[in-house]
Amino acid sequence: MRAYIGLGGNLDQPQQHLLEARHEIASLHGVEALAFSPLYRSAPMGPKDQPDYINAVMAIETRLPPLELLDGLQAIETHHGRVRQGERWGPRTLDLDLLVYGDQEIQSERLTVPHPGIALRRFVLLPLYDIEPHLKIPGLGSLESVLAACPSDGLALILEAEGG
Ligand code: A4P
Ligand code: MG
Repeated sequence: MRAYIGLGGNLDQPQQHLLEARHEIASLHGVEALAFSPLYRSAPMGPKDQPDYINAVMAIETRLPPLELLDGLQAIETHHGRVRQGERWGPRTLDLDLLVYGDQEIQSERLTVPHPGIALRRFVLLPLYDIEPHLKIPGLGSLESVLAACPSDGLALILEAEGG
């Protein structure tokens, strides 16, 4: 199954955490890395009294079912010192979101796919567009149309570096 993972972080040299996470995701059993977007920097969505975020998106091919993939992603978050408490949308070293999983729409206690915030987040849509401009987002339509409808709301996105 083709899947897309959103990576984000804003604490403790987030760029480093993202690049390490990229390799850790690629080394999960049943996961093959296909592409990694450039890194983007953006102002925080949610509470403003926190550092800017670094975001990127990764494309993988996987034979893991969605919940097992989520387990793997959450283990990597924990390994990066992510403390799962505190305010919603608060600062974090590493956040890994399962954005899209094939053509599936999933609504379960632990998992909503496509990720519910995707349509309103340029810091997700732009790196996704960089690596898969013709993507169809299940239930939402073409990535291109979702991106065109996404409010810019002053989010300054700066191309930070090539992810390679
Ligand atoms: N969960 C459900 N669906 C998913 C999914 N598709 N992918 C569940 C990953 N997890 C999913 O997540 C809470 C629970 O969501 C998980 O246990 C999982 O079972 P969490 O990561 O512990 O909580 P959270 O991330 O603090 O909350 P939330 O609402 O998911 O926050 P977001 O949406 O991740 O936003 N600003 C900028 N510029 N860039 C950012 O990346 N990120 C956030 C966090 C806030 N502001 C930001 C950014
Ligand atoms: Mg999250």
